[in-house]
Parts: sequence; C-alpha cells; structure tokens
Amino acid sequence: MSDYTPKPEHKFTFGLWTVGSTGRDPFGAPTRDALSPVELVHLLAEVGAYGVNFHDNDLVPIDATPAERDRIVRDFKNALKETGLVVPMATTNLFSDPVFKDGAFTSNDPKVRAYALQKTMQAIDLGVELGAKVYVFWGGREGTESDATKNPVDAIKRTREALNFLCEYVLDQGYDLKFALEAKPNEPRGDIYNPTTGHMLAFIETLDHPEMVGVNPEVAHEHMAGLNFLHGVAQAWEAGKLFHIALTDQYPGRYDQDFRFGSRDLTAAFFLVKFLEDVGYSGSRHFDAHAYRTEDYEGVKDFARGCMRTYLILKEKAARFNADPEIQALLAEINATEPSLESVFGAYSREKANRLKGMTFDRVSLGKRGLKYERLDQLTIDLLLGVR
Ligand code: XLS
Ligand code: MG
Repeated sequence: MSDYTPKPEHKFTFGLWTVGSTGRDPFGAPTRDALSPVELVHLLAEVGAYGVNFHDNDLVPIDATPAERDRIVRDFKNALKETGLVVPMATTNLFSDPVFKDGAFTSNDPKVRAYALQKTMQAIDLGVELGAKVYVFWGGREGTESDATKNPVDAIKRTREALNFLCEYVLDQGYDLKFALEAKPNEPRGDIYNPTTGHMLAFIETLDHPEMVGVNPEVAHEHMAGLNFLHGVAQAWEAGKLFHIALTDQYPGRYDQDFRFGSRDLTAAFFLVKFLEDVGYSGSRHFDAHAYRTEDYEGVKDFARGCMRTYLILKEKAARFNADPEIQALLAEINATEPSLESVFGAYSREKANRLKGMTFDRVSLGKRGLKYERLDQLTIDLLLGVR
C-alpha cells in the first residue's frame, strides 16, 4: 500500500478563499461560519498543505485602516511561521466590491480603472511582502452582459495598458514576481474577455514584457467552455508559459462548480497529473476548488485531503503507466519511426519539397490500418480502476 501523505515537495497549495468558502451561492446564504485567515492557515497545516494563497481582501478587508492591516499581516505571518506554510501566489480581488460591477481594468469609467491599478499595486506589495513569486490575474468582472455597453477592442487595449503598467511597476520596485493570467469564459459576467487559456496565450505576446507573463489555467474554466484542459495546459507548457495551475473539477456546460480535484472526470485528471509529472512541472499544485455546501469544517478538511490524495494516487498510476510493459510496447509501436522518411521532415528545402512531391503513398492501406487505440485506452482504464 503506497503512502499518499502530502509532503512539502508536492507543492500542494490552497487559496484562503477555497477552504474559507462559507458555502454561499446565488440562491442561498452561507452554511458555514467564516474562519479567520489565521484559523484557515492552521486548518491547511492540519491537512498537510504546503502553501496558502490569497486575494488581498481575503486577508485584509477592503476598508481596513493601516493599523488594522499591520495587525492582520503580523498575525498571519506568525501563523505561517508556526505552521511552516508558505505563500507562493497572491492575487487581487477586482470583482467583489460594487465599484467593479462593470469591470476593473476594462471598466468604462476612468476613475474605476485608476482605482483598480492603485488597488493592484497595493495588493502586489502585500503579496511580495508575504513571499509570493507568482501573481495571478483573474478578470472576473472584465466582460459584459450586453455588447452595446463596451467596445471589445477598447477592452483588450485597456487590459494591455494595465498589464504593461503593472509589469513596469514590478520592475521598478525590483520585485522577483511573475504574472499568471487566468481565463474563464463567463461567471460572474455574462461573457468574460480572453475567455480561454488559448486567448490568453495569444494576448500575452502583445504585451511589452511577455517574458514576465504566463498563464494560470483552471480545470473548471476550460471544462465550462467544453475544452480539453490538458491540451490547453500542454500548449502553455510548450510555450514556456505554465507559471501556475488551478486544479478543480467540473461538468462541462454548467455554472462554475469548482468540485474537489478528480471527483468528476478521473480520466482527464489522470492524464493531467501524468503530464505535469512527466514534463517535470515544478510550480504549485494549487487547488482552486471548494467543499460542497453540505459540509461543515470537518467536511472542508475531507475536501482538502481528498484533492491531495487523489493527485498522489493519480501520480502513482502515472508511474505505473510509464512502467507497464504492455502499454509501453503499444506506445512504441504507435510511435514507430520510418527511417526511409526521416530525411523529408524538419526544415524546408526546395530539394525536400521536390522529393516529397515525387513520392508515392498507399493512401488506401494507410487508411485501413488499425491503430490499437481501443486496446491502449482500455489498458489505461484497467490500470485506473485498479485491476491491472
Ligand atoms: C474564480 C476564480 C478565482 C481566481 C482567483 O472563478 O477561479 O478563484 O482563481 O481570483
Ligand atoms: Mg481560479
């Protein structure tokens, strides 16, 4: 029996807002009393997490006085010291307060846009003070219900201007901090700009400092859009842009369910974990989900333990997949090379193009060949179901 105990080297993190969720939803009041940030740090330490992330206002209320801020930060730092938890990531709440009802960086009101910049700089200072090396931007309110209200090109330009400004701020302060942009197609806005990781990746290349900016893909958000999460993550990784990742679970086409990691689509979770482990992703495994509304705080601990346990079980399954002789033999067969064709691949040359044009391919027999993918997939399922 393997040991599925979370350890610091697994880099399992949770947001204050995740285990701190009180179970409020659009149709119902909280089912749990709010815990303080210090209590949440102790809860996370008890379940074996490595780190804790926060929005500025998860820690310091939006209307706190400077003296209150200092006391809260001091208490939080003490809790971190007592428990050994670290803060790898921080972010800004640019969505809860009514001032952001029409967005922050994309608001039509210049006063709101300026306030959003001010609030984000202060939140960056707070995150850096507590040790964050990654700063997430999730533009929950950066969108519309009616496209009569906002010009989408203006929205993109405003977002770019804000991120360029904030990159320069980080450089000017000499902070060691990278930005990770988190996409979501909708909720709380009817539609949110840059709705998928793919949109974000394209947008990043238009910034003044693309090297400082990557993505924070979230399982639930891509599944809401009906997309294959692994493919978006792989594209981000291949582009050197996977700065952070948000692990949840979600049925496609629904509201943002943020279920316990691996609780809905085990196969997708398996291939995701296998990918992260195989490529050697070294960032946080951040669980951006929350416990069912039916739970008390014992249930919240069950939720948090479950996220980490499932990750570790799937990590073990990935190692088995990689060591399984039958699976590996099939993969070797599927990926067999064709020495006679190697010289036509790679960089273009006119000579190669002419050679390729002169070749004959047996299209019909190529089309008839069975690829054994059914067998490979069933072996994977057997392995996942524990009968292999
Ligand atoms: C909400 C988002 C949010 C971000 C951080 O859907 O997932 O929690 O991760 O602002
Ligand atoms: Mg998230």
